[in-house]
Amino acid sequence: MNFIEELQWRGLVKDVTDLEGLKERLKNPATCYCGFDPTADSLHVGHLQQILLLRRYQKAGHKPIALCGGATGMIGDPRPTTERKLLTLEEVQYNAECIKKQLSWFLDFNAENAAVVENNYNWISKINVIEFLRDYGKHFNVSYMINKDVVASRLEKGISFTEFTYTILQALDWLHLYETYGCELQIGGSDQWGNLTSGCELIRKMKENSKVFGITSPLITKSDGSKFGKSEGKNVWLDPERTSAYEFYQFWLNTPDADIVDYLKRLSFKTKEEIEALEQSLKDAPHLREAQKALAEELTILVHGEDGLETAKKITSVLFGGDIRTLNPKEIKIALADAKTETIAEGTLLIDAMVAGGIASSKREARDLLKNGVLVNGERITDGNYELNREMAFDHSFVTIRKGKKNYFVLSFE
Ligand code: 629
Repeated sequence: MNFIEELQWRGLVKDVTDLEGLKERLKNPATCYCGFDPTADSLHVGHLQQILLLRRYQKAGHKPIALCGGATGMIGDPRPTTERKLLTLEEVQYNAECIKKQLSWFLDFNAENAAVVENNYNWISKINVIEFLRDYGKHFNVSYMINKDVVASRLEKGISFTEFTYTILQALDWLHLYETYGCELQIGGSDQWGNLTSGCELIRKMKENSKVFGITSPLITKSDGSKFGKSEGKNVWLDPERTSAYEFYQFWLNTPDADIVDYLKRLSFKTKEEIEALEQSLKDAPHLREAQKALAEELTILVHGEDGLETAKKITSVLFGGDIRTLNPKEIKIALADAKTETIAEGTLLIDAMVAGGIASSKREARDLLKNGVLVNGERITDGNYELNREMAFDHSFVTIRKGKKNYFVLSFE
């Protein structure tokens, strides 16, 4: 299997402007790029496939460029649905700094084929309107532009000239990277096909004897038809402050059996043989969830580091009956983010707190439960008159109660 054949096996190839030509070209080191618009201050798991593709190209000896769209982020790549809300320059610049840092986690800047992170604001902001219309606009045919998928789907509802011109900016980026780094390849999700072909055309017209390639990969889909990348309606971000290592780990661990082999192929760096072994384990012993664990571990290490994985596993084991005292207060907050929470006054008796916190529906039920005891901050307590106060609380602010093996409640002081 050559590199592109491996990508095909992984399900990472949708359309290529010239498949055979690209296979031939990649026999020797090439420079490739992928762009990311700073629409938020963090990337999310929906971006991982392309980020990891850049990493794959680098591991295969090619030079990757991660492009942060400080200029294109001011304009907005048209979506099939509606016009985007414009962000301010300050917002875009702040977001750009944040995502540049994240992109750099995944690439090697010391290798011979060192990675590059660029921001297209540095060149697009220098083009003036006459130059834009005369030197570049002349190469774009409007009837060709309005036939591109996304634009075509927006024509009826309306699309601003702003978003309509977006594809020209992305084409200019490639031209710039072609001139600066000899970048001959652009990669992206299948929604980027129109933009990739715009760039190919522009370079073909402006650069004699040039040949560049565009390649897209299918967007990740879920077997149940819902949108990939969300957990309980919330985006799964790469920023540890937005999505903890634990939540991130759990997101992958919860992958349905029907999807896990597809995700492993697309997102892990395991070999074909390793993935096939995990596929076998999924068939023979699905309850062990070895395939899910393998992907969750690999991606958590990549995004959150070894420490992040360790924390994620520690929290997971606590929620499956382990001792909460092995966690620090910050980890406890993460672990119990979804637990039922109630505020109580200093000195509340355990039995009253149990009723107030919904742990028992009445004092009688509370007394019954206390015969076996409940775990207060991990310690078994059977005395209903046990007093809850800030002194014994985690961070002097909250107490955890565990009923049974896995039911956690949080009581915090007013
Ligand atoms: C300037 C900007 C360029 C090249 C690309 C771009 C960004 C591009 C875009 N990409 C998406 C994004 O920013 O909108 N116009 O969120 C996103 N991408 C990763 C994949 C994608 C795509 O970052 O290509 O398909 C998601 O999987 O939607 O010179």
